[in-house]
Amino acid sequence: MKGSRSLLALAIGLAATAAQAQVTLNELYINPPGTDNGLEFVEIRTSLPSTLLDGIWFVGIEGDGPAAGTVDFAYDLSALSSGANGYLLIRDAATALAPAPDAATAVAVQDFAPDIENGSNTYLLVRGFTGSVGQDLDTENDGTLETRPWTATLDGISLIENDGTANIGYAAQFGYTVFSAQATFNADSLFRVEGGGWAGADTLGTAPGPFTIDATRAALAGGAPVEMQGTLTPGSPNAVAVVPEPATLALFALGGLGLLALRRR
Ligand SMILES: [Ca+2]
Ligand SMILES: [Ca+2]
Ligand SMILES: [Ca+2]
Ligand SMILES: [Ca+2]
Repeated sequence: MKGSRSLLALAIGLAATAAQAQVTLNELYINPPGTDNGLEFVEIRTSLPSTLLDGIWFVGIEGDGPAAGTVDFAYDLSALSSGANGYLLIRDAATALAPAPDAATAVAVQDFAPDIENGSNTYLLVRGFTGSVGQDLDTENDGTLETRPWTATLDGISLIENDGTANIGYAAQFGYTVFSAQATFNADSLFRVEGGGWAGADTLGTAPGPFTIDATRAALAGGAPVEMQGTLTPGSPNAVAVVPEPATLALFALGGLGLLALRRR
Protein backbone atom coordinates (compact mmCIF):
# COMPACT_ATOMS: atom_id res chain seq x y z
CA MET A 1 0.00 0.00 0.00
CA LYS A 2 2.77 2.32 0.98
CA GLY A 3 4.63 1.46 -2.21
CA SER A 4 1.68 2.15 -4.47
CA ARG A 5 1.05 5.47 -2.79
CA SER A 6 4.65 6.49 -3.45
CA LEU A 7 4.26 5.49 -7.08
CA LEU A 8 1.11 7.57 -7.31
CA ALA A 9 2.89 10.56 -5.79
CA LEU A 10 5.71 10.08 -8.27
CA ALA A 11 3.29 9.95 -11.19
CA ILE A 12 1.61 13.15 -10.01
CA GLY A 13 4.99 14.78 -9.57
CA LEU A 14 6.08 13.91 -13.07
CA ALA A 15 2.85 15.14 -14.60
CA ALA A 16 2.44 18.36 -12.64
CA THR A 17 -0.26 20.46 -14.19
CA ALA A 18 -1.13 24.07 -13.75
CA ALA A 19 -4.18 23.01 -11.75
CA GLN A 20 -1.87 21.95 -8.92
CA ALA A 21 0.84 24.60 -9.14
CA GLN A 22 0.86 28.33 -8.60
CA VAL A 23 1.68 30.07 -11.86
CA THR A 24 3.06 33.61 -11.68
CA LEU A 25 4.59 36.32 -13.80
CA ASN A 26 8.17 37.00 -12.69
CA GLU A 27 9.85 39.38 -15.14
CA LEU A 28 8.74 41.28 -18.24
CA TYR A 29 10.88 43.17 -20.74
CA ILE A 30 8.44 45.51 -22.42
CA ASN A 31 10.59 48.24 -23.93
CA PRO A 32 14.06 47.06 -24.98
CA PRO A 33 16.42 49.60 -26.58
CA GLY A 34 15.81 50.54 -30.20
CA THR A 35 13.42 48.35 -32.12
CA ASP A 36 11.69 46.20 -29.53
CA ASN A 37 11.07 43.38 -31.99
CA GLY A 38 13.08 40.28 -31.13
CA LEU A 39 14.18 41.41 -27.67
CA GLU A 40 11.03 41.40 -25.55
CA PHE A 41 10.55 38.55 -23.11
CA VAL A 42 8.22 37.28 -20.41
CA GLU A 43 9.42 35.05 -17.59
CA ILE A 44 6.88 32.82 -15.85
CA ARG A 45 7.37 30.71 -12.72
CA THR A 46 5.51 27.68 -11.48
CA SER A 47 5.60 26.54 -7.85
CA LEU A 48 6.11 22.93 -8.99
CA PRO A 49 8.80 21.85 -11.45
CA SER A 50 8.07 20.86 -15.07
CA THR A 51 4.48 22.08 -14.99
CA LEU A 52 2.31 21.96 -18.10
CA LEU A 53 0.47 25.29 -18.54
CA ASP A 54 -2.62 23.54 -19.82
CA GLY A 55 -5.50 26.00 -20.26
CA ILE A 56 -3.45 29.05 -19.23
CA TRP A 57 -3.28 32.23 -21.29
CA PHE A 58 -1.04 35.32 -21.20
CA VAL A 59 -3.31 38.30 -21.85
CA GLY A 60 -2.54 42.00 -22.31
CA ILE A 61 -5.21 44.62 -21.68
CA GLU A 62 -4.89 48.20 -22.91
CA GLY A 63 -4.82 50.90 -20.23
CA ASP A 64 -4.59 54.06 -22.36
CA GLY A 65 -7.48 56.54 -22.53
CA PRO A 66 -10.50 55.69 -24.68
CA ALA A 67 -9.02 52.31 -25.71
CA ALA A 68 -8.75 51.18 -22.06
CA GLY A 69 -10.06 47.69 -21.49
CA THR A 70 -9.36 46.40 -25.00
CA VAL A 71 -7.65 43.04 -25.26
CA ASP A 72 -4.30 43.83 -26.93
CA PHE A 73 -3.11 40.25 -27.17
CA ALA A 74 -3.95 36.80 -25.87
CA TYR A 75 -1.51 33.90 -26.16
CA ASP A 76 -2.52 30.33 -25.35
CA LEU A 77 0.29 28.77 -23.30
CA SER A 78 -1.36 25.32 -23.17
CA ALA A 79 1.42 23.58 -25.07
CA LEU A 80 4.18 25.07 -22.90
CA SER A 81 5.70 23.71 -19.73
CA SER A 82 8.07 25.16 -17.15
CA GLY A 83 11.50 23.60 -16.76
CA ALA A 84 12.79 21.45 -13.92
CA ASN A 85 13.54 24.70 -12.03
CA GLY A 86 9.98 26.02 -12.47
CA TYR A 87 11.03 28.71 -14.95
CA LEU A 88 9.59 29.31 -18.40
CA LEU A 89 11.13 31.97 -20.62
CA ILE A 90 9.03 33.17 -23.55
CA ARG A 91 11.15 35.15 -26.02
CA ASP A 92 9.91 37.27 -28.91
CA ALA A 93 12.43 35.68 -31.27
CA ALA A 94 15.06 32.99 -31.48
CA THR A 95 17.67 35.64 -30.63
CA ALA A 96 19.54 34.39 -27.57
CA LEU A 97 19.49 37.09 -24.93
CA ALA A 98 22.34 37.61 -22.48
CA PRO A 99 22.86 36.43 -19.86
CA ALA A 100 21.89 32.94 -21.01
CA PRO A 101 18.98 31.33 -19.16
CA ASP A 102 19.53 28.74 -16.45
CA ALA A 103 20.13 25.34 -18.07
CA ALA A 104 17.00 23.92 -16.41
CA THR A 105 14.71 26.69 -17.75
CA ALA A 106 12.24 25.86 -20.51
CA VAL A 107 12.58 28.35 -23.37
CA ALA A 108 9.83 29.05 -25.89
CA VAL A 109 9.76 31.44 -28.84
CA GLN A 110 6.53 33.34 -29.37
CA ASP A 111 6.67 36.26 -31.78
CA PHE A 112 4.78 39.01 -30.00
CA ALA A 113 3.04 40.58 -32.99
CA PRO A 114 2.40 43.41 -32.62
CA ASP A 115 5.20 43.81 -30.11
CA ILE A 116 4.22 44.31 -26.48
CA GLU A 117 2.96 47.87 -26.30
CA ASN A 118 5.00 50.34 -24.30
CA GLY A 119 2.74 52.42 -22.10
CA SER A 120 -0.17 51.69 -19.82
CA ASN A 121 -1.09 48.04 -19.90
CA THR A 122 -2.23 45.21 -17.67
CA TYR A 123 -0.59 41.81 -18.04
CA LEU A 124 -2.54 38.82 -16.75
CA LEU A 125 -2.17 35.07 -16.50
CA VAL A 126 -5.66 33.60 -16.71
CA ARG A 127 -7.25 30.20 -17.10
CA GLY A 128 -9.75 29.28 -19.79
CA PHE A 129 -9.71 32.46 -21.91
CA THR A 130 -12.64 32.61 -24.34
CA GLY A 131 -12.45 36.28 -25.40
CA SER A 132 -10.78 37.73 -28.46
CA VAL A 133 -8.13 40.28 -29.35
CA GLY A 134 -9.78 43.68 -29.84
CA GLN A 135 -12.65 42.90 -27.50
CA ASP A 136 -13.42 45.79 -25.12
CA LEU A 137 -13.86 44.46 -21.59
CA ASP A 138 -14.44 47.92 -20.04
CA THR A 139 -16.80 49.74 -22.37
CA GLU A 140 -17.40 52.67 -19.95
CA ASN A 141 -13.66 53.05 -19.23
CA ASP A 142 -14.41 53.25 -15.52
CA GLY A 143 -11.46 51.08 -14.48
CA THR A 144 -13.44 47.91 -13.87
CA LEU A 145 -13.63 45.08 -16.38
CA GLU A 146 -17.32 44.20 -16.42
CA THR A 147 -16.60 41.45 -18.94
CA ARG A 148 -14.11 38.77 -17.89
CA PRO A 149 -13.97 36.06 -20.55
CA TRP A 150 -11.96 33.58 -18.49
CA THR A 151 -12.57 31.23 -15.56
CA ALA A 152 -9.80 32.20 -13.13
CA THR A 153 -7.22 34.96 -12.75
CA LEU A 154 -3.86 33.53 -11.67
CA ASP A 155 -1.58 36.59 -11.58
CA GLY A 156 -1.27 40.09 -12.93
CA ILE A 157 0.69 43.32 -12.99
CA SER A 158 -0.21 46.73 -14.43
CA LEU A 159 2.15 49.41 -15.70
CA ILE A 160 0.98 53.03 -15.78
CA GLU A 161 2.78 55.61 -17.92
CA ASN A 162 3.27 59.28 -17.09
CA ASP A 163 1.75 60.89 -20.17
CA GLY A 164 -0.76 62.85 -18.08
CA THR A 165 -3.84 61.44 -19.80
CA ALA A 166 -6.32 58.90 -18.45
CA ASN A 167 -4.51 55.65 -17.71
CA ILE A 168 -6.00 52.56 -16.12
CA GLY A 169 -4.36 49.56 -14.43
CA TYR A 170 -6.76 46.66 -14.07
CA ALA A 171 -4.52 44.40 -11.96
CA ALA A 172 -5.87 46.02 -8.76
CA GLN A 173 -9.36 44.69 -9.56
CA PHE A 174 -7.95 41.18 -9.08
CA GLY A 175 -5.85 42.02 -6.03
CA TYR A 176 -2.58 42.35 -7.92
CA THR A 177 0.02 45.11 -8.16
CA VAL A 178 -0.21 48.32 -10.18
CA PHE A 179 3.15 49.95 -10.91
CA SER A 180 2.00 53.59 -10.78
CA ALA A 181 3.26 56.38 -13.01
CA GLN A 182 6.69 57.73 -12.12
CA ALA A 183 7.35 61.41 -12.84
CA THR A 184 10.87 60.86 -14.15
CA PHE A 185 10.63 57.67 -16.23
CA ASN A 186 8.39 55.08 -17.84
CA ALA A 187 9.70 51.67 -16.82
CA ASP A 188 11.16 49.52 -19.61
CA SER A 189 10.98 46.41 -17.47
CA LEU A 190 8.93 44.98 -14.60
CA PHE A 191 10.33 42.33 -12.28
CA ARG A 192 9.72 40.79 -8.89
CA VAL A 193 12.43 41.53 -6.37
CA GLU A 194 13.49 38.20 -4.84
CA GLY A 195 11.68 37.85 -1.55
CA GLY A 196 9.62 40.98 -2.17
CA GLY A 197 7.12 42.67 -4.41
CA TRP A 198 7.25 44.13 -7.90
CA ALA A 199 9.64 46.78 -9.14
CA GLY A 200 10.13 48.56 -12.44
CA ALA A 201 13.08 50.26 -14.07
CA ASP A 202 14.56 51.69 -17.20
CA THR A 203 17.39 49.67 -18.67
CA LEU A 204 20.78 50.33 -20.24
CA GLY A 205 22.67 48.17 -22.70
CA THR A 206 22.46 47.05 -26.29
CA ALA A 207 21.06 43.98 -27.98
CA PRO A 208 21.27 41.12 -27.21
CA GLY A 209 22.11 42.20 -23.63
CA PRO A 210 22.98 42.07 -20.83
CA PHE A 211 20.52 44.82 -20.02
CA THR A 212 21.40 46.53 -16.77
CA ILE A 213 19.14 48.60 -14.53
CA ASP A 214 19.42 52.36 -14.85
CA ALA A 215 20.18 52.94 -11.16
CA THR A 216 18.47 56.33 -10.97
CA ARG A 217 15.36 55.36 -12.94
CA ALA A 218 14.01 52.52 -10.85
CA ALA A 219 11.33 52.13 -8.19
CA LEU A 220 9.54 49.56 -6.07
CA ALA A 221 5.84 49.40 -6.89
CA GLY A 222 4.02 51.96 -4.77
CA GLY A 223 7.17 53.90 -4.01
CA ALA A 224 9.26 56.79 -5.24
CA PRO A 225 12.44 56.26 -7.29
CA VAL A 226 15.11 54.40 -5.33
CA GLU A 227 18.63 53.41 -6.33
CA MET A 228 18.65 49.86 -7.65
CA GLN A 229 21.35 47.70 -9.17
CA GLY A 230 21.32 44.56 -11.22
CA THR A 231 20.72 43.04 -14.61
CA LEU A 232 17.67 41.60 -16.29
CA THR A 233 17.82 37.82 -16.13
CA PRO A 234 15.74 36.18 -18.86
CA GLY A 235 15.19 32.63 -17.64
CA SER A 236 16.98 32.71 -14.32
CA PRO A 237 16.29 34.05 -10.80
CA ASN A 238 15.84 37.82 -10.70
CA ALA A 239 18.96 39.70 -9.73
CA VAL A 240 17.97 43.31 -9.13
CA ALA A 241 18.03 44.78 -5.64
CA VAL A 242 17.70 48.11 -3.90
CA VAL A 243 21.11 49.59 -3.05
CA PRO A 244 21.26 49.96 0.76
CA GLU A 245 21.43 53.57 1.95
CA PRO A 246 24.74 54.60 3.54
CA ALA A 247 22.86 55.18 6.82
CA THR A 248 21.66 51.56 6.75
CA LEU A 249 25.19 50.35 6.10
CA ALA A 250 26.42 52.42 9.03
CA LEU A 251 23.79 50.82 11.27
CA PHE A 252 24.91 47.36 10.14
CA ALA A 253 28.50 48.32 10.98
CA LEU A 254 27.46 49.64 14.40
CA GLY A 255 25.49 46.43 15.02
CA GLY A 256 28.61 44.43 14.17
CA LEU A 257 30.70 46.47 16.60
CA GLY A 258 28.06 45.96 19.26
CA LEU A 259 28.23 42.18 18.77
CA LEU A 260 32.02 42.29 19.03
CA ALA A 261 31.75 44.27 22.25
CA LEU A 262 29.30 41.72 23.68
CA ARG A 263 31.54 38.80 22.72
CA ARG A 264 34.49 40.39 24.49
CA ARG A 265 32.65 40.50 27.79
CA1 LIG B 1 7.70 40.61 -32.34
CA1 LIG C 1 7.49 46.96 -26.64
CA1 LIG D 1 -16.35 49.00 -16.73
CA1 LIG E 1 14.58 36.52 -14.29
